[in-house]
Amino acid sequence: MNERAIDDCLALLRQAEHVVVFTGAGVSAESGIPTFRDALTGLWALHDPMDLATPAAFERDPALVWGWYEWRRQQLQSKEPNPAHHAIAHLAGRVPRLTLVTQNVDNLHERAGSSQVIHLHGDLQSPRCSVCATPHVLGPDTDLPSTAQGSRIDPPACVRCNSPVRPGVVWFGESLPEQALQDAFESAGLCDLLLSVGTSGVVQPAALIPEVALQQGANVIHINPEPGQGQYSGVTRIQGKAGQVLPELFGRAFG
Ligand code: BV8
Ligand code: ZN
Repeated sequence: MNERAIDDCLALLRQAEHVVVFTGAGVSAESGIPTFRDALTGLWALHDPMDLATPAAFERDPALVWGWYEWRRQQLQSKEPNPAHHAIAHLAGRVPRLTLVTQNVDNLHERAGSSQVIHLHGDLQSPRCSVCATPHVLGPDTDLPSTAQGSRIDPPACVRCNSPVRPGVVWFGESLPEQALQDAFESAGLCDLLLSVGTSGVVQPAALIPEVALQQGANVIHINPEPGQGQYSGVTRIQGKAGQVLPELFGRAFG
């Protein structure tokens, strides 16, 4: 990590009144969850998320899409929050106010102790009826062998109207949950510091969140192993892995 950037960030953290932490798939990478960028080469090489994470895909082949999400949900059960998730949960007790906004559908922030997590893209733990939206309580896990990412599993039927149950995530082409989006924009509009951790900033409208903070005069710190593009006033970049950078940064800021 470059020392100059770090010193700037230490001061910003210590004087911050309201910190927004905005996370993407990169914050779960060190827990062994493939990011979307890796997905095209990594564990998901079988499926391009863009192909399966759509209403049309579920319409066309509900068993393939449900099977893919069940595989992801069950994979998650053998994963643990990493030091980045724990550092963020710990930060909440060190700053006057913290709002955590995530694009991720895993529950690793919650399992690390964070509460009131704003999930912009839903989450794997809350499937619902594809017609009447009745929440579906997942039964005992289908015994999916861990390698079976291509398993087709017929989605369960809704207890109320018997329609197929769908994953509780936001698919490409679907609107984000209104309350979550409103809360995220509101906190970005009020904060004085936004930490953007492990996101490529590709997916809209989530990618607007750091922009909203910057526009209203907050400082933004990007934490990512990839070098960012361009220098903008109010933006600091720390190049590194979240699981290494966050514990060190917060440890030096607050002891
Ligand atoms: C909407 C749930 C409209 C599902 C997800 C132009 C063309 C085509 C389409 C669009 C377009 N502009 C906008 C769109 C629409 C589309 C979109 O943004 N497409 C993108 C691909 C261009 N957006 C939508 O469809 C959204 N809805 O726009 O609705 C509308 C309006 C009115 C009425 C009706 C509809 C819905 C988007 C939500 C999609 N669902 N997830 C699932 O999980 O299966 S998004 C999905 O992608 C995940 O949530 C994930 O978070 C996100 C990918 O972004 P990242 O989190 O940033 O992850 P990524 O892999 O990209 O990057 C990881 C980063 O981590 C990298 O930078 C890497 O360097 C870094 N990293 C790696 N290791 C580490 C690390 N960082 C730190 N530490 C490490 N160790
Ligand atoms: Zn129903």
